[in-house]
Amino acid sequence: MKLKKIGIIIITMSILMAISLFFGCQNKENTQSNPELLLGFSQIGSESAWRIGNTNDIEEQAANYGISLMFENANQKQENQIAAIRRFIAYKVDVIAFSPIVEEGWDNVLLEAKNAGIPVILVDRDISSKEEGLTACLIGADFYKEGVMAGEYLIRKADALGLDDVNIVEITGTDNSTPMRQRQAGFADAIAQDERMHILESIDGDFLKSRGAECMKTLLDRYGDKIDVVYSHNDEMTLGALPEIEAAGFVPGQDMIIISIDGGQDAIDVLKSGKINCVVECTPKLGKEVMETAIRLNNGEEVEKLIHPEEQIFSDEQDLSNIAPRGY
Ligand code: GYE
Repeated sequence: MKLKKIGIIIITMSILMAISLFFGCQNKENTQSNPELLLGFSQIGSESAWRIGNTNDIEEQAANYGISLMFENANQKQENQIAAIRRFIAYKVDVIAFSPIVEEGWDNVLLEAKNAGIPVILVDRDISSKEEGLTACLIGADFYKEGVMAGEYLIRKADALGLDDVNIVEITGTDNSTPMRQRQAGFADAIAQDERMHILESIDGDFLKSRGAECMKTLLDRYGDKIDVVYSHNDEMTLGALPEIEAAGFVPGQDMIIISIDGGQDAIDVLKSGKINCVVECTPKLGKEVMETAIRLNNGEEVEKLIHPEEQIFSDEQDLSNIAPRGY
């Protein structure tokens, strides 16, 4: 009798364990565990909703893939990123990933990583170097295409409004960074053949909200009602510029065409309210690709040299009522 009872208890417990194991695995997006992979990640800082969304995604995906993450925030300083990479090398991480704040100045530290046999993934932004083979690959957006999409939108908008002369001010991202260079070049190339378009001035807003406000104030003082278009390289600077435009007595979205890049929730909400006309998407969700690439590199496999995520454009040309929550 007693033995029978114990038997039933054991069987019941086994069934319960099997069920919980089954559902435990089901809940995880990824069942792969890579406890032996240590990834060092050097982030630029926390300058924008984009950057914070990117950090969250990297952390979530590392946990999802069972990868141990050594995460360092450089607070917008290249020297902090270089020091972080040196610490990763000293710690003998398996793979290094980082988002270079600017393109130049990485050769020495990346040669050190190469000599230590640690593969390096560039995330989000590129580097510029004469040295070959310092990095394994780049996972990040096609910023040139984003600039082109912004310029092409402006041409369509000018057509729709029947504008003859279009005076543009451009608030650019961090000087010498990849998104700054390519968003500027893509936009300039897209409008180059359109004689209505004139860029009055490009001014460095460093991707920061506070700088966006300061730049807009300066531009309004210099050009006032001559300004037809504000092209801003990220949402933060746009959101900083809007109150300045209003304080100067203009209605953003009507008196001035406002074009932004990133597509964070705050900017999309303002787009819906009509004060921004167009937002080109730049997704911060690069974590999945980063983790899968880190695993491949750690296994000594070949990886794709360049991975661009798919991106879209949101503008007053579309029905904006059904945009899914942006998540950053
Ligand atoms: O657009 C901006 C950020 O490198 C794509 O950096 C990124 C840019 C993004 O801080 O908001």
